[in-house]
Amino acid sequence: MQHSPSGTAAPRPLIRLAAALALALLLAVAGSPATSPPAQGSPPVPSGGATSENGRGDAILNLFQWTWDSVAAECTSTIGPAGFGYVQVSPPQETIQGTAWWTSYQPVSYKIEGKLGTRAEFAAMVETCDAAGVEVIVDAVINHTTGADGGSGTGTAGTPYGIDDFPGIYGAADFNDCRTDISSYQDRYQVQNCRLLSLQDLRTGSEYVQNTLAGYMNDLLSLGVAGFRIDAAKHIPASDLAAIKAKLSDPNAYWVQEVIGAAGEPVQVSEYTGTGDVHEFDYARQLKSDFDGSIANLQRISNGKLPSAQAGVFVDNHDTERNGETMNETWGAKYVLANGETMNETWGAKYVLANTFMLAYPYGSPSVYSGYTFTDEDAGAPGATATSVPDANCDSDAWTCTQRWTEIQGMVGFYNTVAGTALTNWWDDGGNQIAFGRGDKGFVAINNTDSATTRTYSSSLPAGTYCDVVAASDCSETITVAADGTFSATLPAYGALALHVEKTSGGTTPDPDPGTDPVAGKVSASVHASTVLGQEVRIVGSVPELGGWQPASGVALDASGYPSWTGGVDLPAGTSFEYKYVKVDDSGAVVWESGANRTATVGADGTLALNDTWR
Ligand code: AAO
Repeated sequence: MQHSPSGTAAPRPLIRLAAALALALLLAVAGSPATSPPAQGSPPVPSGGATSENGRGDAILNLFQWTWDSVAAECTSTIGPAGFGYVQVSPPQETIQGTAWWTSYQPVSYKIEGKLGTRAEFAAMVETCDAAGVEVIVDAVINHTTGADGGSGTGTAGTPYGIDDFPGIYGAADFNDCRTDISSYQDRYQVQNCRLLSLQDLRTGSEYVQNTLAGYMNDLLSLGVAGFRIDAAKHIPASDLAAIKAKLSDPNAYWVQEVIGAAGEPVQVSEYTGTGDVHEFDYARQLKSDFDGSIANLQRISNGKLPSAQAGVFVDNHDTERNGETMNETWGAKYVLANGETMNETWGAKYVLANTFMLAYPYGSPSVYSGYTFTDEDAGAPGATATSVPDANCDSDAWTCTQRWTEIQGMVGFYNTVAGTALTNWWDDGGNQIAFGRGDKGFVAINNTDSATTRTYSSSLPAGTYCDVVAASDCSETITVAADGTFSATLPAYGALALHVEKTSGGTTPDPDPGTDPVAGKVSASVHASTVLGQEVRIVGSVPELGGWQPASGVALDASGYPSWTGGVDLPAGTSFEYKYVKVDDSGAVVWESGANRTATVGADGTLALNDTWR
């Protein structure tokens, strides 16, 4: 595993085919676009999607237990240059004292004074990160205050607290009537009214509590934060969260809710999509099971999960890396413990591959996790005392510093470059080798086996010599793509390669659309559609290759035969799917076709020709 930062500025995402846009401009035809909403199967666009204002995409870096000073320095040196749009930081409000990391999750007051730094340091961090093009997301603990099992004490800013007793903030009436711990997740009342792990459960249905919580969040917004990760959202009724969000000075602040998906429980993730994004734990679980089984299954990873536009996805987070639920950096050690085998470096390599996949595949808003190593699951960050945490130190092995890994930085650049493109050219061997493209902007191949593999891959990339951005940060490893999009490459055991049009040998960017675009896949689409100035037509549908109903990820069609818009995509033989055409303009505004979703089935030979007229 390499730890050398590339220090290369991230490209801005290229959302549309330049040539198609030029043609659309030239061939602008007046007409009144249809405005009817999508039929069933086309999910609503969330109000608070992770669209970074800095225009560089929405990849999130989750820096667990980093001090504000160290986050600020990392924004400037690494996070901004790598191209992350957001950094998520640990809870900033006053907490109980103690060396364990989880003291962060026991609020005493909403003063921004804690183990990770002062209010002034927090404000300076937001400013510094902003200057580096990185927006800050705060982990907001708003379901509860301190643990009743901890009794009383003094917080990190000197505020006294006790049971039902938070001077000047909360008294007994501000907590829910149930004063026992949750004993059954099968009981909605308990989950949302009783105490999670003895933590005193706020009466979030009350106007006063809502105003207090919104006041805290508005204070953070006034310091420039971009949004929130809502801790323990499952334990707050969705309607209460909506009421709190409506009180924010920026009701469109980014908002992702921690709702641990669990089949059979009465409180389900789908209840929370009305206010913003929701963490998709099943994604992390499937990554683990498929990297331990067969990654060919990952072609359909979005099946049965939240709509892409509302799914927050991750390989691991601070809880899962500790409870062993999903894959994590220490999984190797846990695997050893569980199986009695010797430690094997390849489990670490699988973690890198899983992150590579997450940043390459068009589903959800990805969050890369970066914490510290531990043997005691309660242990705070290295050197933590009851009231302070030392700055993170990436020169020490104690901090994982994932954001400095060559592979992660290379893939964040890939992620930004391929934004808005659809899945293309999927290939797998039925087992543990996969490869796929993102339109004509990028291509990735992953080898989850214990031996090197050499093959010729088919991509939709323009001809050129590309840097393999996971192999090296300095373009010392290159791959040459032929005019027909093919290239030959050798992947190391548990290795990957990733190519994209913004990182080529010599720094030249291949022309992604030289002349007429060839039909990219065996499923061809042609639609007769009139557009207005600045619009392009995309095909969007129920399968990942067609963007999973997300217009931003649909397949952009070529206007060279205007008013026929044409394009193509590869889909597995026999796939039945639904689809529609959309018109998307420069600002991202979407006009859907009217009527019911269209349906089609790919032939046994993998071919299908769609010939439609916009309606
Ligand atoms: C500490 C001490 C406690 C003490 C307490 C109060 O450890 O002994 O009683 O203080 O003094 C963190 C730590 C806690 C810590 C707490 C406060 O993890 O150890 O307690 O700070 O300092 C549920 C919630 C979920 C929550 C998770 C831990 O739904 O929101 O429990 N996560 C967040 C944070 C977390 C934090 C808190 C909330 C509290 O990310 O770091 O706690 O602010 C099932 C349920 C889930 C449930 C889990 C765990 O999940 O569905 O809702 O999460 O169980 O109880 C399979 C199953 C799935 C199951 C899952 C478990 O996948 O299918 O159903 O496994 O991983």
